[in-house]
Amino acid sequence: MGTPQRDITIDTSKVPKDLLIEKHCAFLTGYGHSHNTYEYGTTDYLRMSGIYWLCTCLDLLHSLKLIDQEYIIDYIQKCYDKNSGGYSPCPNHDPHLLYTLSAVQILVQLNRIDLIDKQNLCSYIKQLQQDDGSFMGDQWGEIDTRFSFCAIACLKLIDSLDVIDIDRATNFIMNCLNFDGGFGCIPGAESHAGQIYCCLGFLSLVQRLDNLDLSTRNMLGWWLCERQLDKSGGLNGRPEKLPDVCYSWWVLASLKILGKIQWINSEKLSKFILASQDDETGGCADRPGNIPDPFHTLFGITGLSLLNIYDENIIKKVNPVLCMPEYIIQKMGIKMQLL
Ligand code: GRG
Repeated sequence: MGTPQRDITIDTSKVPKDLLIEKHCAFLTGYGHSHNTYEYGTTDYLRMSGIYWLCTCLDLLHSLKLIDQEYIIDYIQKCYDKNSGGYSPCPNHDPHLLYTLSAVQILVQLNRIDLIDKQNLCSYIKQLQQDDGSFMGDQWGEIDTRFSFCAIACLKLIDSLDVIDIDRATNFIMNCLNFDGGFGCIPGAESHAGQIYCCLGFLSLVQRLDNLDLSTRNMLGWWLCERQLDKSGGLNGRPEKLPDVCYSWWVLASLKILGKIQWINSEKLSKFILASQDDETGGCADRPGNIPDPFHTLFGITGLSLLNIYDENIIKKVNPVLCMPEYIIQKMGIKMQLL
């Protein structure tokens, strides 16, 4: 290992060792019910993604029936901006690609794709593509490989990839490849596991993973598996950072796309994820002993799903590219490339 590790010590006598499914379902279904709290008010700007994290996690835990689906569909409709064709995180906010993808993912999961105005959504995404192939997240101009992924994932889910310039979009992604085999958010930006997931996911969805030669695939595989920390077994998102449960998704999904998920010590990682559960409230935190939230709960569960240590009757299989239950992707016949 080329860089020093920062890690945590887990007191194994105090942390959960079993999967607390019922507690997680209660945590997720109870989340966000009090609308007058400080936490609710300050999370407006990401609410659509929050609902996606909840729905996906509950579906993977065989408990989607526990939520009020009509309420969620009505909420999504209130966040639709028919002038642009995109969706906002909550009513009266601006539409953005991040929340447009979350809205589309939820509607697909709830089997209400019929509610999407495909033509309007396609023109929203198309006008965000720039001359260099990149995508702005919204009309205010930020560029990031996350937005390239969101654009392609939305279009793939509505079977409309051909409305954008895929060659130029792919060139932009390849321009974000770094000397260490990783990808950043724009050309020249530091490699980060979250951005690597977005870029590999993009290449997988457009079936262009062959753009990565053998030595790049190996170097990237090494970079990703070096994210596992010796002592805690958890994964970080870049060198010299602390472990965080969410990288159980960003790193493992990337390795799965590369066909190298076995390069991670699954026993150590699963113990780290289980130790990050809150045995009083349910839910997972970023690391053991911290406060749980739906984001880390989803990515803890999806990490365990990719590690394949629980039976499908306990955790359903997750699709490593779209982060949705695999049975839905199969049912829709969506194809992607995995190495
Ligand atoms: C459908 C799953 C899915 C995603 C949609 C939004 C998106 C596409 C991907 C996000 C990828 C990403 C950048 C993830 C990282 C999130 C994160 C924990 C960022 C924290 O960054 P720092 O720098 O944390 O604060 P570190 O861990 O580096 O200290």
